[in-house]
Amino acid sequence: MEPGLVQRARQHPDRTAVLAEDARFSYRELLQSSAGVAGRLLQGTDDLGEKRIAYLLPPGVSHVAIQWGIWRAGGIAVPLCTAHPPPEWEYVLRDSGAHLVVAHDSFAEQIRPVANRCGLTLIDDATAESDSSSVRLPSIPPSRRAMILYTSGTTSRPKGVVSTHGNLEAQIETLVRAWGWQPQDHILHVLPLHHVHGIVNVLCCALWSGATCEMLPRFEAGEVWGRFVRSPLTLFMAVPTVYSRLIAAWEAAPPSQRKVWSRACAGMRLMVSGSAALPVAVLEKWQRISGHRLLERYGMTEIGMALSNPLKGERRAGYVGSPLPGVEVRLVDDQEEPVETGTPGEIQVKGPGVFGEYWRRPEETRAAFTNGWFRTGDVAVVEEGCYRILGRQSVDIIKTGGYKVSALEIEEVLRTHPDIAECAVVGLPDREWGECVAAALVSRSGRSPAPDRLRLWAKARLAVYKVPRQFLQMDSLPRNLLGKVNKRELAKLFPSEESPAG
Ligand code: MLC
Ligand code: AMP
Repeated sequence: MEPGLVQRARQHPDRTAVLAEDARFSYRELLQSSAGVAGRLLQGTDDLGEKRIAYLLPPGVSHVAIQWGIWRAGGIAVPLCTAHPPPEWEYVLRDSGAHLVVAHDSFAEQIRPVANRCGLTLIDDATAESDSSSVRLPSIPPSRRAMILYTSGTTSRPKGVVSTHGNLEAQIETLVRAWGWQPQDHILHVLPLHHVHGIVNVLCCALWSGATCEMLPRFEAGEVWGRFVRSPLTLFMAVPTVYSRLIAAWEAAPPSQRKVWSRACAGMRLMVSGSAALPVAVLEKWQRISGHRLLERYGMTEIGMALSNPLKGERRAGYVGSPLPGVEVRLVDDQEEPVETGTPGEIQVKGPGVFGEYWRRPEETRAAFTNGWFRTGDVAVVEEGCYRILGRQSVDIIKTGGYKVSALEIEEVLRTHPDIAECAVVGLPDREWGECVAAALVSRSGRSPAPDRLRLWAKARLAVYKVPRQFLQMDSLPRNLLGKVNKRELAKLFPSEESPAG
């Protein structure tokens, strides 16, 4: 048995699967190249048996061939983020218990010392020519673990979310059905490839459907507008910050340019927003510019997508729609009892797309479920049959630019700075980023580090989106009688510094 994506790729070998800076691959070429990768990874054994294979490659045909090669050899794919500093890579390699690392040439020098410290072999050209015709590949049942994605939560360090092939296929199938994916579709991919939005919603749905996925090395607003004009795109999916950036670029362009850009959107059949709340102002402005009413949907790494506005029918601004096919959703109160319609409650989700476990964290896994329902920690209300997201239960989870970050993780790192005695991290509302990371600091014996130097120091240790944008020096942190920092009150003490966007 082959992974579903591979089985489906055989149905349309000549169609273009991936189009990127490094090359264009038909489905036939993707099948050949990924079989070659699988052969190299197997190295004489007949099944990787769920060994974790970490990979660090820019978006492109090699990236996809390696992802598929890992799956076809029976391994678990562990994508690393190309923009992360070495300590973030090291955490993932150690936590996942990686067996080896595959890295693109352009990252080999940066990651080699990390791989050495972890005692791991580094392969830097796994897609190099190899004869794939004689490779015997193992049978991969749907219950086989396929991927570990790292996600921040209410614990300080990110947890590995394990999805099986069956989970991923369920996540893909529901979206393909709900959003009417067709082989004729052509999507532009601008999102990172270490999260479910970029991996499942964009890349895997395209490849499942026999469609074309055109990949950009990174998001850049002018380049994206250029592709809207030049490429025969039918679909686009992104986080709200990306739409805000596209709006800002459009507004800064001369009228003749704006006209060309707006006209180019007419060829598309669907534009989707998700991963963070879409401000109504952004939805409305985008509709005026592009003629498209964004389809907003709601999801999470642990479950794939759960709620979506309809492909056909009313897309209500400020709402995330209703449950996708095959996904069960309920809202519950503090006693885990379903709430009445119109009453806010925690979103809980059940279905074949829901993950099975946090990697090597049985306690956290147990705590994440109640009677088979996954607790999302998000709060919503149903109004006239549509879900509206109200916020999160935990103040320690921040969503910035579509990335989920943990305040506790950032605090832990900041506390290792020699001049910081105490700190508390909060998310502040921000028009461009949704929320923006901010830190209140109590310095050690009056030595307060300069914000610029502190950011530089933090960037060497944390992903750039976790690095605080604002700092507030304090003599002491505001604490309640139990000694806990009151973060909702603390957030109000920061001066308002909203970025002008959207
Ligand atoms: C970057 N910067 C930030 C930031 N990210 N500032 C505040 N908040 C953030 N989150 C700063 C950098 O420090 C830098 O400033 C400047 O912005 C440019 O950085 P960059 O890295 O070049 O930014 P850019 O590439 O433009 O990134 C913007 C983005 C990116 C929106 C394209 O954030 C992105 O790709 N987000 C998508 C994340 C995603 O896919 N999430 C889905 C998770 S899955 P300086 O001053 O330091 O130079 C999920 C489930 C679901 O959520 O439902 O989908
Ligand atoms: P992640 O853990 O990175 O997968 O992020 C999942 C979280 O993103 C969810 O728990 C929500 O808090 C948030 N999210 C995703 N889509 C939306 C949306 N459309 N509106 C509001 N929040 C969203």
